[in-house]
Amino acid sequence: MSRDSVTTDRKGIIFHVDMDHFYTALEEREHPELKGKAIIVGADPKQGKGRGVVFTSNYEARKLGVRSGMPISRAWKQASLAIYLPPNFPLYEKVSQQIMDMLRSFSDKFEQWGIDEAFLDVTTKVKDYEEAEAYAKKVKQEISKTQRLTCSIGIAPNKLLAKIASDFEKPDGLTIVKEDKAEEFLAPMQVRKLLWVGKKTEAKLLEMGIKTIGDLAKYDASVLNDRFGVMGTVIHLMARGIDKSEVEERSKVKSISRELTFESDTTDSKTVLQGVDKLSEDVQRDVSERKLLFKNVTIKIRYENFETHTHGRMLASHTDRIQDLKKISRELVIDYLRPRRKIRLIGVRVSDFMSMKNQRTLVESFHDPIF
Ligand code: TTP
Ligand code: MG
Repeated sequence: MSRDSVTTDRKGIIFHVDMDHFYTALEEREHPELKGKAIIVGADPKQGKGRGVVFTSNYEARKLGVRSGMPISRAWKQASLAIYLPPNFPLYEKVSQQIMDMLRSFSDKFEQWGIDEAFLDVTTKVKDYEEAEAYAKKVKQEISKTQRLTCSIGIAPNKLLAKIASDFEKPDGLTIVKEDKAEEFLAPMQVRKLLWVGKKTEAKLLEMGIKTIGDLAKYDASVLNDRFGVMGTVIHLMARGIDKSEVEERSKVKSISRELTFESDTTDSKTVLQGVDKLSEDVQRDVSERKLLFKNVTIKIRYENFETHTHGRMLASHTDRIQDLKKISRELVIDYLRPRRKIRLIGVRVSDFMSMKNQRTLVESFHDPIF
């Protein structure tokens, strides 16, 4: 048997690597005298009157209840004696780049996910989970040696489980979730832990009595699909630990758009709305060929005097449905139709993508009544 057939016969092994309290860890490294103290990086607290938020806090500050995203004024109320530092983005970005380059060299396929986290497909680098554990320790040692920083690593058969696993035992964690333990591992967790379940979706799920991932896994998939479209099916699969998305360098595509300049400027709403429908169809075709889902829709409208407006809307969940795009684009454009203002150009743009490569075939086979 060739080496290739050995490696393709078995399931993949994915790492998710996430740096521990990244910004504050770097501040501790650069200012060793701060080590052991509660440190907060974020907006200027201005003695409790500051606006803006906490970017991150070290574990000492977290013990005082200070968390990322919290208003800095609230952090001050809870921890006025902590050390408050402004962000040093050039440093964070430089170190992030160095770490990402190093992690890339450890992987078959690599995907940076945020400033301090990444997925590594290490399927051909290791034979089994035992070797994967040793390999992850090597990654940790390398980061510690070259950067004097710690990270947490999740090891699992897919990205979703690896990401949740890396968060399980922070800081300096190493958590392995094998396929047969996935549902059990996920069941007690809040639905928010799942990728793509944001605040809005969480609130809707709560209304339906779904609190934990276990509740979601048991829920009727067809009801979820009716309520959330394709995302309903995806999150139901995820709740069961299923995720077929591949580790791949992030798509450079940030948005997809089409524009139309009318042959002659028009006030006719029917002509404009037909144009919007056509643009929506063209955009949607491009999106679905690239196997993407979008979450943001923005329209552009230019009147005959070249006055130009753009207006966008963030949706509750990702979609690629043509009926969604048409409906939202029309609603956004209608606000700009005036009986006496001639329109010269319209445009439709979608952005905030999520990739559906492989996930798409999974969802389709799931819907197919034969299966
Ligand atoms: P995270 O990895 O979410 O947080 P963290 O590294 O600080 O802590 P943890 O040990 O739990 O991983 O985010 C990475 C960096 O991104 C973080 O150091 C600061 C920044 N960030 C913000 O600026 N705002 C935010 O709301 C969050 C969550 C992070
Ligand atoms: Mg982190």
